[in-house]
Amino acid sequence: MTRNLLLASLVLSLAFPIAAHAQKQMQNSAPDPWWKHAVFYEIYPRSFQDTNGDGMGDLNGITSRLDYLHDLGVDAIWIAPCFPSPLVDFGYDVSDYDAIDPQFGTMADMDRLISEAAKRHMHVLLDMVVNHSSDQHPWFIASRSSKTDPKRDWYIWRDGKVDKDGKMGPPNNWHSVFGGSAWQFDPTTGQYYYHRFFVQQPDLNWRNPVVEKAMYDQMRFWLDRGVAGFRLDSIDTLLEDPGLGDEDYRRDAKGELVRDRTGQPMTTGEKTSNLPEIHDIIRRMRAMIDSYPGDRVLVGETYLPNVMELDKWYGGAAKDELQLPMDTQVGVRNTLNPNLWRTRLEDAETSLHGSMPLLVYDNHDNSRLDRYCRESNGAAPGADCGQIQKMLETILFTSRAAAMMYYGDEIGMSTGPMPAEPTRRRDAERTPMQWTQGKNAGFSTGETTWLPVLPNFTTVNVEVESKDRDSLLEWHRSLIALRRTNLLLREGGQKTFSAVNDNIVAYTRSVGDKQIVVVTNFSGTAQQADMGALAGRKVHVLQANFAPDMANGVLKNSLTLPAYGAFVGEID
Ligand SMILES: [Ca+2]
Ligand SMILES: [Ca+2]
Repeated sequence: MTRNLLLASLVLSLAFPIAAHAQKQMQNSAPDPWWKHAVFYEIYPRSFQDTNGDGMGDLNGITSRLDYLHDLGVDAIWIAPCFPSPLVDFGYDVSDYDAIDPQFGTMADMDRLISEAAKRHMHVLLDMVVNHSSDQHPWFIASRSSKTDPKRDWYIWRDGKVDKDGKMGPPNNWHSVFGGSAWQFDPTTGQYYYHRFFVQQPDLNWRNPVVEKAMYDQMRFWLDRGVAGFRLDSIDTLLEDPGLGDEDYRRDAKGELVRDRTGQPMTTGEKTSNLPEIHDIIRRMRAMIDSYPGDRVLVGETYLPNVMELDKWYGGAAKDELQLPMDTQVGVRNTLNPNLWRTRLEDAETSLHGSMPLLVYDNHDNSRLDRYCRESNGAAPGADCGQIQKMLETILFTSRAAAMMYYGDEIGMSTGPMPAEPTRRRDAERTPMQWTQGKNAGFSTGETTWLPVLPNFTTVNVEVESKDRDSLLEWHRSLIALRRTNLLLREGGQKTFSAVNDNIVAYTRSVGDKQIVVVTNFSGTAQQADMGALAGRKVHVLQANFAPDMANGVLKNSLTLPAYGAFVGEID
């Protein structure tokens, strides 16, 4: 056994320990894989914790905060890309898949992070950017060098199309997500290459089996080092229609063309995203992952239009594709509309062949949770944003679902100012983590930080909120602890509970005749929730952001919830 293999097996045994109670359970039936009930925590590494004073977060910073994350109840961290990158798309343009970018640290730092996480029974997921590489990756440099280079077919090269006036243009009308044509002319060989995202992010050709194998080799490199799995970036865009036909143009509700910031009409993506053949690749990727011990997991960045499409990413009834494609219907593409929350939660429960939903509200590409406090997203004028967040997080952590949170959600970090530069707009949700009331909010000892710390750090920070029992941070800690320790929240089936009030979203979690009832008020005024058959039952209040009106611990016919009230009770 080489030193590396020895190290890898040591890390693995640390990363996937089997607790005594789990062993006992295994004698009867196989225990659930760890990810099924996990709380995932996304870390944007530039913004989490700086340890060398350069104003940018680093891997050692993450390691130094593992105790905090463990105490919060986090099971796994997903680290946004920390691989070498020219940073055209802040790390989502990878120029070397099996190395660490020096700004984040070294490979030894990553190994230490993985093993320190394992000591705390926590898992590390990396972000695999599989659809495209950087144009600085040696693969692309070789590919663009000549039409006969062995790596030419690793990317998508096509001749241009000459129009009736004899003018050369792109092969078709496909549009880049970041604006303009998705085709870039390359003078070296006189052909165009396809890039769904920035010009500097050429799409890999996943119809070439050699590319698929090369990417799996990169993933194996990290699996061998002990990572628990991957969050797969832009996974629904792996394949394009080989016929290269034009796409339809997107139109708004009035039938007008939807244009990008350069004025060019945008296309629908029907030939460049979510093609059915992708699922053959995903099944092979799952088989590769499953060849490793310790329940490695594939999490997907899956922005899909409905639950039927989402179900396909699990592999439907066969469940042989991604274990956890993200559900972006419930919490990302939604407003404070109780009817949509009710039906989408129900969809996730009833239309996924029993697979585990992965609920997620925000991430490094979407505004933070304070967006739900805007009137334009359905909040009442002057609504208490803290109460709204407590109410929504109650649903995240008490639903039958794996939960994905974004760094800073637990303290209520807000969305920052929107930068004028269109390609930097997502900086608004990437501001430095607010740890303390001190310099740079405890994020960095440097003179400047890569993005300014938000001014509200003096009150919104871990230090202050840890001392306040009513804080959002303590709300998270107790909810996540409940979720870990309460059998009904862990194992119970979920069923919508009719409270005979459209403003109320309520459900039960039950095993046999034992049940928990969760009741939330999506409105800015007090609401009555009809307790139906639960009226007269004794209830043990597990968590509530108000003082529930009950008679000696017995539920009345109706429960009054204040604006954005949230109630979790176990029926005795
Ligand atoms: Ca640093
Ligand atoms: Ca692609």
